[in-house]
Amino acid sequence: MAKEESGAPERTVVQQDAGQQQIRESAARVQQALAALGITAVVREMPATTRTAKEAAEAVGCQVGQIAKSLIFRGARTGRAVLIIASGSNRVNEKAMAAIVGEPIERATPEFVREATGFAIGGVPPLGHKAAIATWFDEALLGYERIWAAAGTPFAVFEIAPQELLRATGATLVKCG
Ligand code: 5CA
Repeated sequence: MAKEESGAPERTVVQQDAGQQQIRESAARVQQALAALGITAVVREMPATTRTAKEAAEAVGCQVGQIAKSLIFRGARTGRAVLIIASGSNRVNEKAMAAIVGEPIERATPEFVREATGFAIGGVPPLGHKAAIATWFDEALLGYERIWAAAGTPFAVFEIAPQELLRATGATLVKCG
């Protein structure tokens, strides 16, 4: 069997999933996290960008509300990361969330997001992070049969039932919109 010797840089390494689809290392990490949780969802790399909820909805062909945005905030008092998985059609009210989270929260910087999750903005997944993150889940997502979430890169998504994602993340339900 031929053996590939050439050393592609780490960032461009691709791996193969069960569906024979070539996906990048960041997306593969999400695929592995899903599998480890016993979830059969398959990470898909799209031909078009899925960096924003609107773009993801266009790429997938679903309503913006069916996109699960994984938004990272920073606790103003503790400095801890806070993840809010919100419907693409809702805007998170940071002031209202303060009472629920237990401290004021502020939008995280891109550096903080990468540090806390191991992923860059535009591809932050709802699970598979470097370390556990306190997580809230927008109840509006439960109004759909299927939702799509980012899977590690601005081109990768996975489809899942909202109840299954809620259970997998161990998140607390919250009303965002
Ligand atoms: N891939 C899609 C969903 S499939 C996605 O990641 N959408 S998102 O909405 O969750 O990610 C984009 C979000 O990143 C924005 O809504 C915004 O909250 C955040 N963001 C974008 N730019 C910045 C920035 N410069 N600093 C902090 N947060 C940012």
